[in-house]
Amino acid sequence: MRLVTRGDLDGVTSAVLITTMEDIDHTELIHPQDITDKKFEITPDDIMANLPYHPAAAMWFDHHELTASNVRPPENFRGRHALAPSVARVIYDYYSSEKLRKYEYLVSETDRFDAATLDIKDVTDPQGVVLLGFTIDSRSGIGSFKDYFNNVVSWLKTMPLDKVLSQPEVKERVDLLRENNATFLKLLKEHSKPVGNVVFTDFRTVERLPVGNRFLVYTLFPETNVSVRVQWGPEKKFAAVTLGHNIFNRTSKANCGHICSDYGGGGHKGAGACPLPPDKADAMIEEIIKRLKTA
Ligand SMILES: [Mn+2]
Repeated sequence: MRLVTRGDLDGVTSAVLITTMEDIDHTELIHPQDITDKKFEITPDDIMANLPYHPAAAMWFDHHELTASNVRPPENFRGRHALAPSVARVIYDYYSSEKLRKYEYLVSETDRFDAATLDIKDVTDPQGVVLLGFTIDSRSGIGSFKDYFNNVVSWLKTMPLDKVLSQPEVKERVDLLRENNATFLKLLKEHSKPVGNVVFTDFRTVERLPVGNRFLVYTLFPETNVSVRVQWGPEKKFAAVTLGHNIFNRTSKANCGHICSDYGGGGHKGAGACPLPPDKADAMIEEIIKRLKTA
């Protein structure tokens, strides 16, 4: 069978668990939007994890809220849907097998990572599973991401964690991560300012923006409870705006996903994104900030 999941730590841990319990011969990594937009074909040979429901799949596991834009599962689907910190947790509980017991720590760290219940140190100086989690990012390109994903899955099944972290491919990504985060932190300091409870970062004047840790901004502005960031989309066709709650100061009542959906985007309560027309971006950002201040 084929496993279809997302290319993140929750996807990795899900793959570790499912390949232990089911006969999986390969894994496909896709984006949830590919299911919503019906761009990816799902067949009865597929087990899906961490993606919206698809009626053709043999089994389905997810931990996200069901949304209006996706197909709803019938009562008797195979698999499980539950609101949990990670889909890995949903899968672990579903099988509740002795064979998976050795992954208890991996699953609980995946919970922390996926739900962003992290400490400041997990962001400024990540270690262990959290560090590994930050390396599993398709945007930070060294070699084939799919190969890396599959390698991490098989390493986690055959080696202790410290040995996984000492693999040259992992170390190479960790080095790049640290380098990018250092540059990103410097740029964040230069381009961010607090506006009441909101921290606003404008990266539109930055030519080459490294992929940096999205939680770093909250270590710089701990007194704010929500962030707005803008940077150019491809070919400057739109201004890409992202909103997020401060994970270290969870006092904002704003629903980032709802606000973003009013501007053609979407997301969850804690994080959202929307593409804005370049000529209207400034005015729209001002409106968005106003809403975040009064929420
Ligand atoms: Mn997840």
